[in-house]
Amino acid sequence: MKTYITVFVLVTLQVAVNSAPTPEITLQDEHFAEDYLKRFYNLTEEPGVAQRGFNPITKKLSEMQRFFGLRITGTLDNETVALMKKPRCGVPDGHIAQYSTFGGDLKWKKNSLTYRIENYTPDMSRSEVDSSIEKALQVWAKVTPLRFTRLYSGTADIMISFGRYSHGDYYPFDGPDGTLAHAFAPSSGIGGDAHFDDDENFTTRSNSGYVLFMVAAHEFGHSLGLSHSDDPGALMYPTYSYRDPDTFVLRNMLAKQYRAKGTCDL
Ligand SMILES: [Ca+2]
Ligand SMILES: [Ca+2]
Ligand SMILES: [Zn+2]
Ligand SMILES: [Zn+2]
Repeated sequence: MKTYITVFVLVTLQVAVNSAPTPEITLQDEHFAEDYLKRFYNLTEEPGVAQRGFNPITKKLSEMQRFFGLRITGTLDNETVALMKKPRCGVPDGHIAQYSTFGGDLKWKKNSLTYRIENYTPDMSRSEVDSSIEKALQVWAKVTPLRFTRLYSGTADIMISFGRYSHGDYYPFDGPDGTLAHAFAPSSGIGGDAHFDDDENFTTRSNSGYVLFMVAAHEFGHSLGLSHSDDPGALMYPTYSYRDPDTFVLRNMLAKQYRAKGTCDL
């Protein structure tokens, strides 16, 4: 009898451990996830589709989980929610982005490009912003035939600005964290332009706040025609992670990126 009780207690403990602390997926999480999939995975509401018993959210969730190397369940679990909450670039992921305004494999038809810094963030001094932007462009100049010349007036190929919420395109920012910046693939007009969410705290090198140089170097990849990489070590990975700008080794990262893309030809 005594043995029986011990076994029973152990089993009970086991159950208690297994059903312990994973936080519940809330309705708020579900709304957040749906919005995320609309923004970054081209989730659309197709009338009639749901009636045939096919759930487009399941498909998009699987796509997102595959991209980030998560367990592909097609359902919203805590791991997936946590990844969705990481600060990231506003450009959609994957091939689906190629036909939208963002992303794609377009390229400039010239090697000499101009850029202009239209306004500044109050987070940093003007010269810190200037040098972060300059350094981020040089990252690309080093590994491509592209050269960048700064303009102080008129329209440049790459117009750089800081804005909050609605800022003149169809892609409003979202307040602190979430989307940090976005940029448009090469073309005339808004093509090539890079916008930074001024509700973020941008910094030169601190790990509190977002290093402008790193965010800008990523965005300029889009300005030059690169899409997101699913390699967590790549500069073109969609989520932000702090890297010391002084020890940031680009060559390896870009080499990886180019190998993944199968071309060095921007
Ligand atoms: Ca432009
Ligand atoms: Ca934001
Ligand atoms: Zn991006
Ligand atoms: Zn914008």
